[in-house]
Order: sequence, then C-alpha cells, then structure tokens
Amino acid sequence: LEVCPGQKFQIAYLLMHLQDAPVSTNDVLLNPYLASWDELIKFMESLGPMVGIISQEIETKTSIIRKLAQKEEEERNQRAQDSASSGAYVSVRSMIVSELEQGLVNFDQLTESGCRTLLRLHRALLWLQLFLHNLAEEKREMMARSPSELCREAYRLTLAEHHSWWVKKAAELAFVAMPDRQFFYKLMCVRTQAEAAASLNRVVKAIQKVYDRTQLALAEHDMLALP
Ligand code: 1Q0
Repeated sequence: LEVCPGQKFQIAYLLMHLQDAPVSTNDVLLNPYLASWDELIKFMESLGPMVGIISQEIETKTSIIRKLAQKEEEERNQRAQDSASSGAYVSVRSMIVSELEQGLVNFDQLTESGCRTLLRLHRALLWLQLFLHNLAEEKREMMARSPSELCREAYRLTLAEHHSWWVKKAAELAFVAMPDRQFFYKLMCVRTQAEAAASLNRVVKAIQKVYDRTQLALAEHDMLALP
C-alpha cells in the first residue's frame, strides 16, 4: 500500500504495524499492536469532536499498558542482576505470564491490569474487523449500505454485547459522525470500490491474524471475561 500525501491517517502504516505484530508461532508484539491503535486514533481525529470520546478511550487504554510497561522496565533496571532479561510487556503472552506471576490480574473485580485492558482493545478489534470486512464487500446489497449503517450493524453484533446502556447510547451518536464512502476512498487514495476492497481486505487479513492469536492466548488463560 502506498502512502497518501497530505493525510494524517495512513492505511499503509496501519497495515505495516498490524503485520509487524505477529511473532513466533502464536504470539503478538505489544509495541506494534499499540502502534496500530495510535494510527486508528488519527483516523478518529479526522472525524471531528463527535467521536472525541472514542479516541480518548483508546488513548486511555493504550497508555495504561504503556505505563505498566514503563514501570516494569524501571523496576527491572534497578535489579541490576537481571538487567539482561527481556521485558514483561514485550508480547501478549509475556504480559499474561508476568502479570499472573505478579498477581496483577484480578478475576473477580476491576483492577487496571494490562490483561484486562488488552481485552477491551481486543474486543474492539473484532468490531473493526467486521466493519472493514463489510465495507470491502463489493456486492450491490452491501454497497447500498452507508459506512454509518455498516458500522452500527458491526457494533451491534460484536462490541455492544460488552457495553453498558450508556456506552451504547454514546456509540449510536458516534455512528452518525461516520463519513460516507467517498471519504473512505479519499482516505485510502483509491477511486473505486474494487480498489478499496483490495486495500481493506489486506487490513482485514492482518487484523484476523493478530485477533486470532490474542484470542487464543487470552482463552488459554481464561481471560475472556476479565472484569
Ligand atoms: C465513528 C466510530 C464508530 C465507533 C464504533 C464503536 C463505538 C464505541 C463507543 C464507545 C465509547 C467509549 C466509551 C467507553 C467505553 C468503555 O466502557 C469500554 C470498556 O472499558 P471499561 O474500562 O469500562 O471496561 N471500552 C472499550 O470498549 C474500548 C474500545 C472503545 C472503542 C473502540 C472504537 C474503535 C475505533 C476505531 C477506528 C475506526 C476506524 C476506521 C478505519 C478505517 C480504515 C480505512
């Protein structure tokens, strides 16, 4: 994918970060994972203040994980003897193992662990994947639907089941702010649905790989319902 001149959000960068995330056979690197979200924040920011709460929410979630990683690194540097050991927040699996060892994950009540925070981003990623998948669809019935409708449908089928009544209401307001198809074409520097589909499908595939690996890691540790 090529970089589009004059735009903050770059789908090429989003794809690059997503493709950088998978590591070894079953793990996901946290830095590129979070960098993907940084890129999505840029997209949200180009939509104006209506969706400000959403970009703020993503920002909050990514900073929680980054701060935990920073704290852990400082502590590790102080213990000179294992300064050579690699960080706990390098990957999804290293974070899970380390936070369990440290007793940071609470299965009964809300604590701001990296694991429960990652789970929130992870659930949102499923929404994004479904939305982009449907946006890529070239069949006439799908193309007749606006991005705003596709966004709402995808939300109701995925993320909404994890959200409170108030958050659902806020989400409904955000869908109204979703721009039309032409906006998305411009954003990706394409002119036709076929070109858009080609770009979007690459992103969807990249998300799929990251999502599936994260899902498996969380499921293996019984972490799909962390409060
Ligand atoms: C126009 C955009 C539509 C977005 C649809 C999703 C709506 C979600 C609405 C949410 C409001 C957020 C308020 C707080 C929610 C939290 O309660 C919740 C749970 O956390 P906690 O700590 O209370 O247990 N937080 C979350 O679920 C986190 C994730 C929230 C939203 C994620 C939205 C992701 C947006 C991505 C960018 C869209 C990109 C399109 C890319 C186009 C590429 C060509």
